[in-house]
Amino acid sequence: MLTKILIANRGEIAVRVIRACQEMGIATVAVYSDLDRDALHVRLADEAFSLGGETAADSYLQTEKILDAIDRSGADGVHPGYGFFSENTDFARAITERGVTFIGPPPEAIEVMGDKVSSRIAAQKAGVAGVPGTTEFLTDASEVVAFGDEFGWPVAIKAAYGGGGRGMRVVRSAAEAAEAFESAKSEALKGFGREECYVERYLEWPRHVEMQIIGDRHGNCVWVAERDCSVQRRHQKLIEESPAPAFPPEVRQAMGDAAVRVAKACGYYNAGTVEFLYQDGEFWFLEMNTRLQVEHPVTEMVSSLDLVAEQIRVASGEPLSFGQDDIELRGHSIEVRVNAEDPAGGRFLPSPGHITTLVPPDGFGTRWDGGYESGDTVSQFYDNLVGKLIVWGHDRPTAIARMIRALREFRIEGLATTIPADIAILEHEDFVEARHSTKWVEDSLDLSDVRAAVASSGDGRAEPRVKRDVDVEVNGKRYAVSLWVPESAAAPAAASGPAAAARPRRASAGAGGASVGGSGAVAVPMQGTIVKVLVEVGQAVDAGQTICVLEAMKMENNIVAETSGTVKEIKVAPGASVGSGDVVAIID
Ligand code: MV4
Repeated sequence: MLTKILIANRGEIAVRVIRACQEMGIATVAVYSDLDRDALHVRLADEAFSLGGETAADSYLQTEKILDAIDRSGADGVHPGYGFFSENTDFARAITERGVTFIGPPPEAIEVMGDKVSSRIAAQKAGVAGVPGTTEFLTDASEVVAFGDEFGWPVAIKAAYGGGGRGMRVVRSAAEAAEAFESAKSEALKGFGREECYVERYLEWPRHVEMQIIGDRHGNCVWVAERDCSVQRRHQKLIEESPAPAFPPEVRQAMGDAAVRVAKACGYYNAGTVEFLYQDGEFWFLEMNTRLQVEHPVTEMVSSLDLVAEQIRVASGEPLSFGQDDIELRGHSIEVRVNAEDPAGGRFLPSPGHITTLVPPDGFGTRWDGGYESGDTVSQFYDNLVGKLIVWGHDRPTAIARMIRALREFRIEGLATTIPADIAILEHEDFVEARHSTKWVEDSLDLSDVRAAVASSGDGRAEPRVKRDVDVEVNGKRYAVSLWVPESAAAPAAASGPAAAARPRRASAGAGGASVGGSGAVAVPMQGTIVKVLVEVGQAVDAGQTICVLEAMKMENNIVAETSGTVKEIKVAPGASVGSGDVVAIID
């Protein structure tokens, strides 16, 4: 068994792998960029090595620096996570040559599955069909027309060496063929440096259903379960689930068998995923992903397998400890990707930044695979996935209800996340009834009413509260009531000695926004009378310093500066009456 694993990745997937290693008694080594010096994956690992740099290209993609960290740490295995080096055969070979185990498939399998043409041929050889189409490259638009006339319209022209939908053109009639062929070729050339295209039947409303497989180095390979990843936007998955809804057991069995045949045909071992398009009870091979995927937890929840632990065992040379018939699937699991993106109006604008508060939901069947905690920063330089919320329920309606409950419970403050869009999707009857497809989010779903739920709450900790007894009159009847109010709202100005100075600065914000959101305008939070002005124009002040004293509700309140700077203007004098929100001073 491997004894020390270097994780050549960051964020939630590095955390995920570290946790599995810890449970298996394997030492962990993190690597980090300058921006990730204090990141969660670094905090959790036993050892960590600096890569320097800020962008991914300057840090996590620096082969020599990672090889150096492997040498210095004495790691005997490397887990690449997803992205970065996970499907890089030069990297896999370089570490293997050093006698270090690459926790992933053989490089030859990565190569075969690396382009659409050779993967389609490999699947075909294994007896697994892709969408009906040509296997030859197109030379003339007339071939597109001949194909459409024979197999029916619409057809799809696809870039042979493309991916992610780039270079794909939908052709609805013979008249559109010539222009579509030219534009597909030019996009393919620009995007991938190769212009070869082929044609296939275009499916109008398919679902993306993928099958998890895992194999060992002794020729054993099993399928675990399928995932439905149809809820996507611009090829970014938003929500994944297992089992696929409205998916007959005989189709699951046939898809599982097909996935294992494809894997065996390319000599595969370790965890992998075979992607299919599924429509009207039929499925067709799309491509194979030769890595652990973001959405692997839903498979873990329904199968009870720890896929990362299994990856490490088979990479260590152990045979799979279970056969196909030992896999038992139970219940329903859904994953939501929580990204630092503002989904307002369906736009999904990147929203990196400082996370002031992160309190994930908890409770029965609720799992959070996160890469950050309160106080961490999501950098613009990396993937903005904050983490993944995964739920399990005994059936799909239970899982949907549990996910909606958990998302509502989630407290993330300081940046915008995709959570409001996820709730809108989970509540939509097309999703509930499984009438969606890969085109649903972009073509049918209306997210124009979605608002970002971004709250900022200072440092996120609740301010201490104090008891105040007051007399109130309700409809002329007198009551003595007790209020538990934030310390700052209750604080009399008289307490301006050492105790007041020791109070954290957020006391000003707690007073209902004593100054306007970190700007230089100092405003009062409530109606009252200015009794004292403590600064002069031109004076330098620090954030938190008292500017004036407001008497309100028989108490004196310190009105403090939110930012440091120079007093530019004072708008009030002692004795002045002010209303809630009035600006009393400007700090520059
Ligand atoms: C298709 C298709 C419909 N018919 N091929 C887009 C990316 C590439 N990996 C495959 N893609 C598609 N190929 C035929 N013949 C619809 C898609 C497609 C899609 C596929 C999987 C997941 C999301 C998708 C979103 C839009 C279109």
